[in-house]
Amino acid sequence: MSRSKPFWRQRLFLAVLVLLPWTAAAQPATVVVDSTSSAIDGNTAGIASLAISPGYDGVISLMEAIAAANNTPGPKRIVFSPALRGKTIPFGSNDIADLLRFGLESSDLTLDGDVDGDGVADVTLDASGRTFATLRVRASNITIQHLVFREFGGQAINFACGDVACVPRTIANVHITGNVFDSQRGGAVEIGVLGILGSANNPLLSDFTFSDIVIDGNTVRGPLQTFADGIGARACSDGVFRNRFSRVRIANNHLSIHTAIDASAADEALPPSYSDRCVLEDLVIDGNVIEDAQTGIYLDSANLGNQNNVAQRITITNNRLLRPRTGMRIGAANLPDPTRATSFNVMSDLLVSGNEIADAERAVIIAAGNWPLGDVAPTAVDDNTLSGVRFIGNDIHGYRFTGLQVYGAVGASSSGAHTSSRNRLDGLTITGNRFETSAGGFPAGVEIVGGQSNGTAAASNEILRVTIAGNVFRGNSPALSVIGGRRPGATGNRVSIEAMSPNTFEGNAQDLFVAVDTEGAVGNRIEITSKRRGAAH
Ligand SMILES: [Ca+2]
Ligand SMILES: [Ca+2]
Repeated sequence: MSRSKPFWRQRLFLAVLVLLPWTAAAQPATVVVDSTSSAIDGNTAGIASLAISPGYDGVISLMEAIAAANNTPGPKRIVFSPALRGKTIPFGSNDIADLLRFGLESSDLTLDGDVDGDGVADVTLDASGRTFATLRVRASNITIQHLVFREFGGQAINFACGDVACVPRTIANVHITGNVFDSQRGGAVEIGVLGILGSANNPLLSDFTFSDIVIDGNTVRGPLQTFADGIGARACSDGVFRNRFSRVRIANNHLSIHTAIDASAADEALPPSYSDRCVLEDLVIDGNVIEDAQTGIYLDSANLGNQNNVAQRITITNNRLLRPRTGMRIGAANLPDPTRATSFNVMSDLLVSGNEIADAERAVIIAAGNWPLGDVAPTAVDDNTLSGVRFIGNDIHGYRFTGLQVYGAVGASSSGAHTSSRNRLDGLTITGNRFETSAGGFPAGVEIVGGQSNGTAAASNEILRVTIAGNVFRGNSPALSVIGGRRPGATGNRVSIEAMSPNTFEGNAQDLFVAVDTEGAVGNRIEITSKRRGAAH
């Protein structure tokens, strides 16, 4: 078939005619902040009206821009005048009545602090001395980029509700990129339904869906000795339930803060209300650099009495963790609650690959049930499942105590009825890693413990279908330790290994330590079904 050129010209002309109004409508309304003032004296009914009526001061403050953007439907941008390059804008208030002003409530907004287009933040928001400053996001298609957030308390950006209506119920497509968060008063970004309305058993904060959240290329500097989260992603906390977070990407950030990355399906509780049936899925933690944290990456399905929560399809790849106290702490469930068992939580399909962890005390801890240091109260962490764990190609070196510790579960040291029982880790592949240290004492490269009692029972926990092959162990004592049960109260635990070679052992004081029952434990089991399975051909 052939058609004449005039016909095509006509079609093109018609297409342009049709596209022009659409293109014009898609151009974002842009408001330019040109003052470090916080005054609101202009007409904030919308971005267009603010441009016409900026108020008696003749300038547009950030607070005016936010208010106008919240009243402007459709695509919009808040940018800053080049005159504000290197300038600081005081942000926040000590009056709780102002809290709702610090929110992004209308979708399709870009907030951009790069005035010269070089991809580097130029404008600082400073919350020093102000109690209420957290920037809340309650909208979709939001980009916050190239801003410096200084001395924010709590979190600088928080995806929390700010009113009882708590709408919308779905938030999608959020990008937090290229910002600097620098505060000794708190953390950086919290994706989670919590905050000022994080109250017990609150259906208003439940049944949310968050998806397609990207936190990329930010710098976070915070307190190292007092608790603060750098980047948090928690589907539920404090008694809200049934929230679902999907496709969360935390990548290429540079963090130096107490707990750098903290992710959970359900975290924290407000007894007698708990967070149940929450989901965190398709979480990617990739290419981040974490320095000097107490905990580099903290990831669990649930803690503190929360039940039936799921974390699935989790990828932790290509991160560098330098000098953390604990590099990664990963588990299906931990931290017993005073009144309710932490049970029936699931974590599945976890890949930890290509990470470097240097000079930790404990580089990585993975547990199905409770993990050590989870001492809170005398109830139970029972019946949780961790499955499909692949720990591949990580470079772990310089640790003082342990490279990789894997637990079925650990009984807490508190007295009473607390148990850590019937937790199961099913499917664990440890291949192609380096575990190398020159620490004194007895640093273990890999330690696998079915159940460990620190005072209360750890019973009938299982670690099944384990492959340990193609790893290099140097300088350990021992390099590879497999323990059925440890200490009195650890009983009926089981470790089943399908393949345990070939591995390379060089210069370890002891290569292999295997103990079915150790330090007073009784009645545990270890099965090693095939030492050669999985060997290279
Ligand atoms: Ca003004
Ligand atoms: Ca810039």
